[in-house]
Amino acid sequence: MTIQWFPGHMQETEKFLKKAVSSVDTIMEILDARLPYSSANPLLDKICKNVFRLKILNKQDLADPDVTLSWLHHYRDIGENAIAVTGTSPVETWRAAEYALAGINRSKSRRIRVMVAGIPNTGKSTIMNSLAGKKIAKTGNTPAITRHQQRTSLKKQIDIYDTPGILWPILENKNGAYRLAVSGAISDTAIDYSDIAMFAIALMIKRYPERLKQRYGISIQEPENSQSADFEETEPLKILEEIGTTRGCLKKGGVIDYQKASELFIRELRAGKLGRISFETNQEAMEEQKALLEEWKSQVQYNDLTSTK
Ligand SMILES: Nc1nc2c(ncn2[C@@H]2O[C@H](COP(=O)(O)OP(=O)(O)O)[C@@H](O)[C@H]2O)c(=O)[nH]1
Ligand SMILES: [Mg+2]
Repeated sequence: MTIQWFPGHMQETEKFLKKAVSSVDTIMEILDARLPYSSANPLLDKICKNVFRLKILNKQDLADPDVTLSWLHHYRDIGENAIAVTGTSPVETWRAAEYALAGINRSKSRRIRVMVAGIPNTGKSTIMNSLAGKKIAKTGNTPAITRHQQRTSLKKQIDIYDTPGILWPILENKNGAYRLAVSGAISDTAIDYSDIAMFAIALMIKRYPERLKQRYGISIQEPENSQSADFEETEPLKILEEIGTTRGCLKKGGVIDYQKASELFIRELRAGKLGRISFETNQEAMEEQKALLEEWKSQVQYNDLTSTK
């Protein structure tokens, strides 16, 4: 896959964030409800130890409600505070804000400081606007549109701050990087659409095959062994070709225009045209996290071994 990884001055961000976090009372961590694990940045786990933090699974209107519920149960089980919202709904975002405020001591006479933190495109600006009841922050499907930290005064003696600088997503987990790309959290100039479309189609075949049938009128071959590597390789490509054909994404001579078909499919998926879809379950995420930790551990051991030679 050709996603470019921007190192993003992690240490710089950590310094920045530490300072910002130390001056706020509570943190609203914005995640994408379709990929709560992959849209999280572990720096917040590290930095927010002494401050109340609420995980907000935003864009729940686009996510599979059953999967979102299972994520909320998961967070409850591991003792994390979490709520799901649609960022454009003031009723829902205020419910989340009240939850975040309930976690702190409000006897203070000074104004309460709330920080909205999260990787680009999770909906921080949308949520701030929704809480403020007016447009104070630019929103958009272009990641990283907010460049300077913004402070806004809300009712009830509350000031709300967005993330200073940019909290980059973590791309070490390959599946996570793909999901981020499908969701639009990675700048479209850095991604290869046909790669991303193939990943997304494979996900649809596995979890929501009937949606593909409904939207594009295509049939999915169920071979004797649909888990086979061969099937996983060839079936998404076949479906992409069918989408291209039915939607007229063709080049001269009737040849499929893969780029165009991929863009169309991703655009429709992002817009919710294929229904409410979650890109990862908590079981999957936990397995991937475990695998990643093992990999890091073995890298550290390898480095230790080689450096003592
Ligand atoms: N469907 C849906 N779209 C949302 C929601 N929240 C944000 N968005 C869209 O997601 C994109 C990124 O939102 P933005 O607030 O700019 O994200 P930021 O980069 O975290 O500030 C924009 O196109 C928003 O309109 C939501 O709850 N539901
Ligand atoms: Mg923003």
